[in-house]
Amino acid sequence: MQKPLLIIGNKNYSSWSLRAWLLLKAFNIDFDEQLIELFHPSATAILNDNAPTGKVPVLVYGQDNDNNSDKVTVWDTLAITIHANDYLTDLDVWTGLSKFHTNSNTSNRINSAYCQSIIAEMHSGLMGIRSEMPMNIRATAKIQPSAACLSDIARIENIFADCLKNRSKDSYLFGAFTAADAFFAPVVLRLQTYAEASGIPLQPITKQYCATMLSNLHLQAWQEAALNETRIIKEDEAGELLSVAGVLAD
Ligand SMILES: N[C@@H](CCC(=O)N[C@@H](CS)C(=O)NCC(=O)O)C(=O)O
Repeated sequence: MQKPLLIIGNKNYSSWSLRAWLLLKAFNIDFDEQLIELFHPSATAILNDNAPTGKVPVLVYGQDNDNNSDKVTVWDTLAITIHANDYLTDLDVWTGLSKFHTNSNTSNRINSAYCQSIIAEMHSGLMGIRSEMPMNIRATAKIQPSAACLSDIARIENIFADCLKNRSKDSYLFGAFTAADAFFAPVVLRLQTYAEASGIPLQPITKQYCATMLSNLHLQAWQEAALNETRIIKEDEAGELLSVAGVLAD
């Protein structure tokens, strides 16, 4: 099989790209990546050729010839996650365990259902945190969170606490790394950017989970790349900037 290509946006800002990228990395799926500049004319050709919605991430592999196309195109992070689970790894992305063990065990089935449900919740909702706290890895910024945003944070803290109860201190949400950790990784980075700066108190278990995620080597590699980016995308900047890491373009 040809190596898949994951087309992603600017690492400082593109939270959906991070989810798909981290999932593929965490499950040892070999892929190439191509970074496009979000909202920039330089991205038009590659998006026209590969992204039916004009958005990233998109995963593509195979050939697209005039007579015979076996090109696979998967757009939308949730679809990429399902496709990766179905075709690109021997592990079950919802539990992090071998697919063979997952079906045969009731507690794995419960975890799988929980993992899929919180991923769906993140994908289709939690708009308060998504709109008021856009991912901006380089920045520390102060916002005035609305009631909706605070309610989303409370809901997310409940999810973390429920998943992590009775687990070891440095555990991922379901023990082994799963798709849920990939889907909530941008939340961890958003809390890093805005929570302390905005006086938003977090539960100890939330801080503990954030520390676990921030010590993940793949997530660290993504953050390092983000800190080396210089482009500012005004649409994705929020709040009063308290500090910025790296050197930015004008
Ligand atoms: N539901 C999509 C959302 C994708 C999305 O909104 N991607 C953003 C970057 S994080 C994008 O491509 N924005 C460019 C645009 O809207 O033109 C998914 O899950 O992948």
